[in-house]
Amino acid sequence: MQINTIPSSLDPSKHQVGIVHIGLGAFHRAHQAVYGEQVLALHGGDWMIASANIRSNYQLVEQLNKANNQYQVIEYADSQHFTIRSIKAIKQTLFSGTKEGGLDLINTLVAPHIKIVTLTVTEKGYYLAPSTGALLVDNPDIQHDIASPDTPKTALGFIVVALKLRREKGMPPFTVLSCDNMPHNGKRTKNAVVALAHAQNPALAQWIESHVAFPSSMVDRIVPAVTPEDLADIERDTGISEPTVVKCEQFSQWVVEDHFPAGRPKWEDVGVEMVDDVAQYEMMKLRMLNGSHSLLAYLGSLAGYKTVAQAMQDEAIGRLLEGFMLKEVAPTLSGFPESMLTDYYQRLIARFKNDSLQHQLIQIAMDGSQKLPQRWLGTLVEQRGVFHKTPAIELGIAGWMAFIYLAEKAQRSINDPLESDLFNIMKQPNATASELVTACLSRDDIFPVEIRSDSDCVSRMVHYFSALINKTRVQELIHSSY
Ligand code: CS2
Repeated sequence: MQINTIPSSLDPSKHQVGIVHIGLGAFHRAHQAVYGEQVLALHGGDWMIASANIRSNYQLVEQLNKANNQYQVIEYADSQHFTIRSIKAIKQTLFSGTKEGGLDLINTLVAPHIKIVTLTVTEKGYYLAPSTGALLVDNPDIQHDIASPDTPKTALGFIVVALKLRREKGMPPFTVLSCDNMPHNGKRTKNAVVALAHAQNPALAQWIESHVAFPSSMVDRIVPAVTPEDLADIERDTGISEPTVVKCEQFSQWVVEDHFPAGRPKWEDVGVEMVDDVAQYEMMKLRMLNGSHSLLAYLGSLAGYKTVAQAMQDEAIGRLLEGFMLKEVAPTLSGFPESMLTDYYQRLIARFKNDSLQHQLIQIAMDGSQKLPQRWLGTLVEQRGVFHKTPAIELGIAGWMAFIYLAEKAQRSINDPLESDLFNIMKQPNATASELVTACLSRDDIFPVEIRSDSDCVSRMVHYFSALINKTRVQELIHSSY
């Protein structure tokens, strides 16, 4: 075993906080905080991070507090080669699910030294209709934040109230940087924040619209949730016994639209790609990497696998991913030369095969309703326009529906904000496969109209769905297409 150790050289008492992060999960700690650590070590400055959870995972905040917010990240090249990195870039951790905690976060956001607010709240944390990006104004949490703007529940609500206070005090706003897997994530975040502000106070909305920067960013690093088994393995291999340890792959990428009127760390000196426009990178990553992940999640679990690396051992699944990435997705990514896409595909396959990660398919399967549009449906619609075939995506959609159908029958949660609506569809008595597929496709908050109006495409999905819920082997269905 080859272990490389990188200790932290930071003295947190020497640097002030400049960034507030919302969404203190494993991903943030293995991604933005690692870049933060490196840039502080190189250039110093007041760019420490205050990181908050707004509702879930109070325990992690407590554990980090106890450890002075220091923790370790284990980056696996493979099971025999890894790097242990100590991180001190997070100066403060907050839990905002209580009244005092909420006030603490607002005060932190309003402090004059805060220049940037970063977000990893997952797709559903933006309260947008996945297909259109429109704010879900009727959602009870959003309704709460409209009625009680000073004691918000959502990340959007915290941003709006902090911007309101900064405006009232005559302070410049911070820049808001989304680090979630959504297309045009800056624009979407801006739409969400402005729409919420508009429902509270149109003048504030207008001020935000013209004064606050919302650059987009593409983030990439595979960071599986740490399970109790992982903790035991990590302790055995490294001696680290802290529950705050994070594990991830060695690869990491961050492409950021360079628009930070309030200033920013010199991220470009630690490998962050600062560019004028991230749209192409974002689309390539969402459609190729995340699109493949979702195929693996639904079809891999239906084939009986538990982790990404296990599913990657299956030759049929490998063929499906090749067809999906090279035949279905690549032609829609016109901004990149073919050789670059082939190379990207090969590197993704190698990353997915990394068996030291134990990346659970069930973790990727969650929140499917929020993920499908940007991962598959955009590709599907664009490919229809040029009459290419998209069997992998059609099988994937049928797999997602079968996953919901079987979970409903087994009374197992699918962890999706639309779970009860989707379960209601699936439990209609005596419905045929065709009726169930049609009912799912008619959810226009998820599916664009082009899909449900293409009868050939719908009948192929009905065929796949019916076969999957009747336990036809996934491999057999792949065989008929690739
Ligand atoms: C995954 C992502 O859980 C998921 O939906 O597809 O978290 C994926 O691991 C990251 O986007 C990789 O950068």
